[in-house]
Amino acid sequence: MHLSSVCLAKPVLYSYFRSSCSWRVRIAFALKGIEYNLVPVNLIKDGGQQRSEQYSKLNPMQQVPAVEIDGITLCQSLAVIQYIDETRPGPCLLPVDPKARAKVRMISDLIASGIQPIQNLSVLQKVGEEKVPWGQHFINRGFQALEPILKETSGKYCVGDEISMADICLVPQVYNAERFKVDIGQYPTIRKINETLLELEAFKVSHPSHQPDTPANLQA
Ligand SMILES: N[C@@H](CCC(=O)N[C@@H](CS)C(=O)NCC(=O)O)C(=O)O
Repeated sequence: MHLSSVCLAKPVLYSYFRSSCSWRVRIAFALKGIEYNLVPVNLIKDGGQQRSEQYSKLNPMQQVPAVEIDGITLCQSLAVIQYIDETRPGPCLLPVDPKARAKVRMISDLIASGIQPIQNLSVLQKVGEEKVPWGQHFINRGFQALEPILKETSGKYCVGDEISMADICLVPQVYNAERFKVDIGQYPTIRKINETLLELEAFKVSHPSHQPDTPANLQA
């Protein structure tokens, strides 16, 4: 295949409707106006399709998302988002100003490294019966750190008034928090930014309740 046809091909996103990391990439595609083909990977069915031999070749961590784009395969949602940002026109997902850019990365890492992995499916499966209090504990711990940071950095969105990768990380994490029955009212800044972002089309079309693999009873 010639390079030009590789670049023109639609990206393929391996995604699970309820996966917060898949949702991050769906938001980034939507914000940039990029069309893609979605291949559902059911994290529960068949003992977890992410663990199949075939899928493990795409993402050896046996997690979603994985993305085929421009002739390469990428996993790790933040790497995917930054690749999209660096290669596609549309709103900049990382600000140009180094200080604002560092703040975006700080918030993104706080969520993507400091909260989400501790309440990920494979961790919860090891935790067993205590999974709900476990998840609540670590999400609350993370949000207690995030709330004062966002008070300082936010305008309309996480960092000032421009949408960024930090916002892309925030909304799916709040969705997870709600699934764990965390009281978001304790975090007024997080709640307000989340509500503002959920009004935007890119966050609506990528929402877990609107995906091709969303079960009928969870569709909005
Ligand atoms: N750091 C990775 C984390 C990916 C991740 O944790 N994915 C979850 C869903 S949000 C998953 O596939 N879990 C499957 C499992 O734990 O078996 C990323 O940002 O892409």
